[in-house]
Amino acid sequence: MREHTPKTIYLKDYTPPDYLIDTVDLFFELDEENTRVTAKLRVRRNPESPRENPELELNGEELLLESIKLNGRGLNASEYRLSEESLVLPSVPDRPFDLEIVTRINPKANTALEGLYLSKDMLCTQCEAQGFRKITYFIDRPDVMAKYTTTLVADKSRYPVLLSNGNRIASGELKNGRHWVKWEDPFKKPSYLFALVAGRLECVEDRYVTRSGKEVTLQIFVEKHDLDKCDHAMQSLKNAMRWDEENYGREYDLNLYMIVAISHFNMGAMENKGLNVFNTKCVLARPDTATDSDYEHIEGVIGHEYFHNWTGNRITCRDWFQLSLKEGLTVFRDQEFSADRTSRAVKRIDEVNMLRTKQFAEDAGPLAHPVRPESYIEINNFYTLTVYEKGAEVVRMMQTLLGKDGFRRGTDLYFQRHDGQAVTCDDFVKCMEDANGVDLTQFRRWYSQAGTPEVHIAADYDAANRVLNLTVRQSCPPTPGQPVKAPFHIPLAIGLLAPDGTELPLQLEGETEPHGQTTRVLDLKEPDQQFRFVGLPEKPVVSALRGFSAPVRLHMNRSDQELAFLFSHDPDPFNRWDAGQQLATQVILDLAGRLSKGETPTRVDSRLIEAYRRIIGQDWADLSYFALLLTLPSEEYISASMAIVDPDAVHQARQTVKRELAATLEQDFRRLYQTHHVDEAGRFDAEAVGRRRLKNVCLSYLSELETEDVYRLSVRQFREARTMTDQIAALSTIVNSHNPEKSDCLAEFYERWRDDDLVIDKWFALQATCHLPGTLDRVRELLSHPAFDLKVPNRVRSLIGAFSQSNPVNFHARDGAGYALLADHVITLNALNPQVAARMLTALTPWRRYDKHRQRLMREQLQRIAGVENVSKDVYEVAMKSLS
Ligand code: B3K
Ligand code: ZN
Repeated sequence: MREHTPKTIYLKDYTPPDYLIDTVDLFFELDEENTRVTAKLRVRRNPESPRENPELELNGEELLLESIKLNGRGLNASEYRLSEESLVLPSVPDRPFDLEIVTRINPKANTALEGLYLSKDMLCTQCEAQGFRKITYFIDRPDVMAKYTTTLVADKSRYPVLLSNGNRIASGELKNGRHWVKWEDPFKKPSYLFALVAGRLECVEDRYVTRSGKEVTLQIFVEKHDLDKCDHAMQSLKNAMRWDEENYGREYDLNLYMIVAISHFNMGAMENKGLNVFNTKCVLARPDTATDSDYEHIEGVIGHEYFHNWTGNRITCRDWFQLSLKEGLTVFRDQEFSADRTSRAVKRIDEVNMLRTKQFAEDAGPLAHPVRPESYIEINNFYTLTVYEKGAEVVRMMQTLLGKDGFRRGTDLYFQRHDGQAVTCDDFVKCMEDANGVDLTQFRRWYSQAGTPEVHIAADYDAANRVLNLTVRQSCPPTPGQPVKAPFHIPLAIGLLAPDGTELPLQLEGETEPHGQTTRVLDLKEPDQQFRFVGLPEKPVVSALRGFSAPVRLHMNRSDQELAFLFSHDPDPFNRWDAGQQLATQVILDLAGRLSKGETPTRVDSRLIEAYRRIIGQDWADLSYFALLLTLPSEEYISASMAIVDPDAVHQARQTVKRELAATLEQDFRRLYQTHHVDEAGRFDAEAVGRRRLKNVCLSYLSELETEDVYRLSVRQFREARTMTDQIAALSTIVNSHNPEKSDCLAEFYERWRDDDLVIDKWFALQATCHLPGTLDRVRELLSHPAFDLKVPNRVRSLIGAFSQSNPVNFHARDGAGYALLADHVITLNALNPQVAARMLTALTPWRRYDKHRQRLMREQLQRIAGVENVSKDVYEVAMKSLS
């Protein structure tokens, strides 16, 4: 148990800082176990602070204080107060003053990977959100922005490369084999954007000329053996730089842009000014080691961190409740960048898939919080899908409401008005309003109210008057602390289709002429609204929420026939795909319901098969999109619409449908497989990527047949593959079937890739997500595999994370063994890396969604975790809130 309950921080308590820090001069004497940090700070009273003669409180954790000087005079212990989390100077001068603080830290002991730590033999930092206070005593909050200079001193043979933010301004040699480098960042920044890296790194270099003709040096630092895996990241960076100039008028502002790839990293990447630190997973790619989706992911993350330079760094957050100001906006920007670079339809479908399965679940559970949260215990727990992905949807809705040009006027004003400031989500919305002369008062509720709104649409056609009457109702379920919700302002994009599939005019009653476009955006603002479309000679089919125009759950009573029609005809690519998903979901749920009742499965509804057949019979230019149309909804998505989730029934029903589709459409899948199974290794254009995606979807269907020749086909593809996409897809079908060569293939794969951590992560994940019985035992074995290491977050995610978050049927085994295994490791991780522990723990959060028996088992594990000695704030908050 915790000795005392950790403190909750509230948005409503925000006050400006009492002191500001204008300059920071850091001097690091780097050492693995004993690093000495000298910080010289120029401090002054904040004119905005209401208090008189306040104490100066500096944050600091896990620091050994060596000395402290004020205006050059050493302070004795009676002149300050030191605690576990702070250093307080009760009386400081009224006028600006200098503070010099010397501390010591032990990077090697830092397994939390926050602050200064060791990744293999490299020293590196992670400061967002509150890691800078583990480096030196500081006012560690984003509304304190300062100019930094950083000098790094280290042993030259162990740490030949010494990096920090900004420009390298001086360097030199010292005795005893040591050297130093001095960096200066000309831009003011919050402490969370500070970074340093020291180690034996090699670098790939390129250059970029900005639109205004400025030359920027681009460098990617990696370990020597990874030098041949940087081309894609470099190209992605240049693409992102160009894209931001073209789409937002934003240019890069320093002469140097550095990216460092680190193997021990808590998340994807970090946008430190001029010195991005990346998880190796988000940088390194070679056709034989990274899949097509890795390639896309890398380009997206490189873009994301680059875009932060304006949305996050030049304009930052006033406080951590405003996190979505930078994250929601930057995710939206990276989504649009990727949509422009790849297939827009496929990208949108991927985003919505993630949102509807993962974020909607977050919104529906005990950890639900608004895009701008109102309180937190540990801010690291709020880097959530709600803040990021739903936050991006909120920004996207503003673009939908204001149009592309209007949105751009809003961002132009934002950059002009707030450059160099630490601001709020509200300031961003205000720019949208001021630039467009609109009132977004009601729209702001998307920032303050949690929960996924439910939208019900009923369509009623009046043949005599040729009118379609749409009744639209919205509501939002209660979430923790918010029992009642006010109506949202929801942009509802809509189209109407004639029975032959053509688009119909969208003229509302009272309008003199039809709307100019085939999709129009309705403004939902009331709990209950009517829209009367006139001039419709036939009963139209409604295509609602086109492009997923708002993050809501849409309810419409639609027959299988109507869904099949939309699946074949909707010109809106998102809705077309979605109609197929809804149709398949209905069929699978129906079957699952019968299985739950103990009935034996009957034949699958032929309408789904016919709908698939029609899709297969058409000509497709975008093969990735075609592949998605042929992909069944995930078990997670299907489960979301059940009152009580039955993971076994859902799994069995989905497998049954998949098998039946495979059996009926076998010849089509074989033909498509053969046509598209061509060697295009090294090609990453839409066509080659689409071919691989389509062919591998077909292989996955065919492998459901469990026939000898498909076994051989998979093994051949596995052994002959020249891309990781093809190799891993084949291995996945092998692992999830009864292929007799399964263990040979797994062993071969391991032997071949044993020196490549990122590929071995895939090997772990593949086995952890196997849906066959016996997986839990295999996971147990893998936990004691010599290559498994709880101190490496990527490994933890690839085994424990994949098992608990992407293998519902095995994780939710009725005996509770999956839950116990997760809890055991969360407890161990709690002491090593609280952030990762808390993340892993969220697999137990939705316990109320299951039957009584599973509820009890999951709850017991949550209680066990909450009760451990020295439970971290991170784990405590997630466990307690999950139980509440
Ligand atoms: N801003 C970082 C996330 C930091 C997470 C700290 N726990 C990555 C990103 O969103 O770009
Ligand atoms: Zn970000």
